[in-house]
Amino acid sequence: MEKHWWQTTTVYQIYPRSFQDSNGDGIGDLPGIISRLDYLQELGIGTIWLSPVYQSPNDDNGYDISDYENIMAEFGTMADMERLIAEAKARDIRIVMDLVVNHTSDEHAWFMDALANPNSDKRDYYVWADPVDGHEPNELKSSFSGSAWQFDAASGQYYLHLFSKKQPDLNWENPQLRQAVYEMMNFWIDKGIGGFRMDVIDLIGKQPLENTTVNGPKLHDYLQEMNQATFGDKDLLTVGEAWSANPEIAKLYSNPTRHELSMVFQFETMLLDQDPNGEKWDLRPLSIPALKAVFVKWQTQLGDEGWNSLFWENHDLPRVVSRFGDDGALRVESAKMFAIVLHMMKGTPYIYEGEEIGMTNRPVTSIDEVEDIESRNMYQERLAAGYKEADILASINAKGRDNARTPMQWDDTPHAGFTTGTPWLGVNPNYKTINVAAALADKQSIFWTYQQLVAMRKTNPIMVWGTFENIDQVPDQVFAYTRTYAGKRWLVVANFAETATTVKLPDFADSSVIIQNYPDLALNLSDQALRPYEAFVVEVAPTE
Ligand code: TEU
Ligand code: CA
Repeated sequence: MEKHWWQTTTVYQIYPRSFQDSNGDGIGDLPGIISRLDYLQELGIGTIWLSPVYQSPNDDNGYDISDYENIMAEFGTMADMERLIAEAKARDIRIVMDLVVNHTSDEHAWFMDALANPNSDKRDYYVWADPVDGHEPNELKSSFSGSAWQFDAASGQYYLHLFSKKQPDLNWENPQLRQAVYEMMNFWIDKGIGGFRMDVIDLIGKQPLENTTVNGPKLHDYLQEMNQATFGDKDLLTVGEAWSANPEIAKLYSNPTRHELSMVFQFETMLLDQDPNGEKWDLRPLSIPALKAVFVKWQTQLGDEGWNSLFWENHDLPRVVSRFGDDGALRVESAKMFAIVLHMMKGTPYIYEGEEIGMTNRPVTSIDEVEDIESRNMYQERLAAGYKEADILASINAKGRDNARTPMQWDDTPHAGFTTGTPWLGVNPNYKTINVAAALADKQSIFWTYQQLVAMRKTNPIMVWGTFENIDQVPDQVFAYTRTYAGKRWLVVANFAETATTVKLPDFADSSVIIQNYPDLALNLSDQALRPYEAFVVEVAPTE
């Protein structure tokens, strides 16, 4: 397989609204991010994925863009953006932009024009349909509750919005629209960015009147056309958000011979704690064997026909220590275990802001504390459907996106050092103990485990290229696998449960410890005791 920088880099995702405020308005911004680049250089990451910073009325916090070539006023100016790219470059950090082209804001000039003059060439940049028997064209639902069709009285037609009403979907069947998108992408490429994270990219081939949203027939034709017209020959990192991807589909996107993307974000692990016949709000306990099975599948089925992305968290997902681990007494141990297991697998690892210090979910007691449109719309929809408010709030506390969006916790000063003003979203009250300053001062903190993993990836090709092999003969709560490369073999062992257990690995002679999450590890692989959430990596003799 051809080697690229984006296979060895570690990516750090920033949610600008919540990272660092620099002017006291309670909202994170670009100068705030620049002021924290030294911290990210200390962590060692080589790439920043920047969630959207473009002009937006913020109906969905920037994922509703009204001008792709302008910076959101709250976040700063284009000069600030260019300074961020330059300052990051000076620290060997590339900036990956968020590309949101499945839809625009309804305040984008294209849509405003499409609404005002139905004969405009911008009308066909969007998806319109006539009423059927005076109603929506079909039953397609929005991810943010309700129908995916909104009636436009002026023209007597419906327009499609798979997300909020203020996020009308673009019509990728229109070649003029596609060219406009490619020109915009080249505008940013010319500014020296490192690539694109592509929002809900599996939707751009949609055929809504055939009730097809994901994996439409022309999806990959469009991506190959996009590749040729923009980043194809520029060695950039491109990662597509594809909730519908399985390993075979992931190969269509990331097989180098197909000239589409570098990799996709797949979410099969993120669907394991929800009722398979329900929505993410319909909770079910995580099965560790099921989680292991998904990892083993992705680690073994892509081969040389694709490349994995590795992540536990992002701006749409709850915090991993609260979700799958223990955000109380064993927060440090479980957070370190998640980091070790993930960064030792094959693929490009992503760290979401705050994950590196073990930030937790922030439960609410009232819908008034909730900012996110997805949670607020679901609350209204389920209340109207007769659900008990307590159950709805329990779902939001478990799965709501605000859990990931509470301000970054820098220190124990007011508002955790995020702002000198009033934060747009409440800071998690545990910031007094969970914050960057405390983590940097404590050599045993979660931060230094991430720093060590990121550093090791730069000097140990086995972490990047090593073959993955699962070890079956272990208790359900234990995940154990090896990575093998150039005569070297590393064994990774992790206990995913809050209970102690024992694992017998007689085939492995004890060897040198690479990393561990308990300070005092007593190695005895033939009959290894594992404390709650215990994890370690050891170098073992290569197979005969
Ligand atoms: O997310 C796609 C998506 O389906 C999630 O929004 C959804 O919340 C899912 O239930 C995750 O739990 C992308 C962006 O990441 C998200 O922030 C945007 O809201 C969405 O697209 C629309 O742009
Ligand atoms: Ca600000």
